[in-house]
Amino acid sequence: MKLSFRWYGEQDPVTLEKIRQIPQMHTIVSAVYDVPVGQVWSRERIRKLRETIESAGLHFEVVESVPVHEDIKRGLPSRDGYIQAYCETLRNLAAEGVRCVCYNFMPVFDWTRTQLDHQLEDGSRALVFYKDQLEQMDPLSGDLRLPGWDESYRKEELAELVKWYRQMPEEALWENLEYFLKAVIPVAEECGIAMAIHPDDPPYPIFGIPRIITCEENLDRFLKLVDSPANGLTFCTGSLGCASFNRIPELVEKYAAMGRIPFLHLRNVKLLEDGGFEESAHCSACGSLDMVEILRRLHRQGFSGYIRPDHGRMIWGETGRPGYGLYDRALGASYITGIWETLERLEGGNEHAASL
Ligand code: DNO
Repeated sequence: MKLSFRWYGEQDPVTLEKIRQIPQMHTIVSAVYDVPVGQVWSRERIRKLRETIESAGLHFEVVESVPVHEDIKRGLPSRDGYIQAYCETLRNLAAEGVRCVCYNFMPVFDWTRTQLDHQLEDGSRALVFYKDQLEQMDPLSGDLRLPGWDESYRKEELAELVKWYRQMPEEALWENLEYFLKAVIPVAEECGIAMAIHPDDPPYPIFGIPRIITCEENLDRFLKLVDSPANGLTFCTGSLGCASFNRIPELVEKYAAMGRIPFLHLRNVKLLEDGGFEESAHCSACGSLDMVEILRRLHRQGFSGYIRPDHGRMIWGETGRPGYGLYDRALGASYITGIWETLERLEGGNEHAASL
């Protein structure tokens, strides 16, 4: 596996120099953030990003995300132009050495939490999803904002979009996803990029809007839409794992064995009885997921893709982008490295597995 870390570009308070000091850190996961959704990322812009990352002694091989324009998800006639632009961006990324592109197909809202700074018992602050708080959130107000969501909509536009998607049957979203994949995956294959869809987070419909990348049956269906190694998953343990119907160790092993996990987000969540959840520190004892078992199964399958520690809590007084501070994610990275090194020793280096 190749250990990676998300970096939000020059605006990120977590600098590349700090990331470089995390033991065994290899790859930066980043994106071009100042091009509006749907427009082509130029070769020059990508090259500049690559050079900045490389001059800090790191590699730039994974993009998270190239966002999919809403017109593609909605299946509007304008989608063809946006798909063409998407393919152009992929070609430019490949030409600059990018090997994996993460994206999602969630209508309007990306990952959703009800509070970003919930204080846990130990004084750290975490992202949480509480059902009672969810009921108080009004997506039609146009005022909801979370980091990671597209901020470019005006209030009225956002409310309109929500209303529109509430009428959309799930099957229509599937058709639009298939249309997108049939155009994009051949280009990804041709230029050597693995596309990696991120699961819906949380993995069930919220606000009355359809969500489809949610569970084993749907992941199977997704992978069959275009049956190619270039059509893969960003297997996010925390997103899929916040629904108790997803058995994470089994799923991770199944899709790794199929060679369909180019990229993995590793984090833990503590499931609550009413279906809500709290994000926890990475280690197994802190949440509901068995991290050693997840990594053991990946190792057994000779996993050689990219892994990044996902959301961390805010600890030691750090402030910054919720979920994306330095300290807790760095602890997560070291935890992953420790487990992987142990697996290599005890279970023997798997001949397929690239070492760290
Ligand atoms: C949240 C992230 C997501 C992810 C997108 C991929 O922290 O994992 O925002 O980047 O869903 O497109």
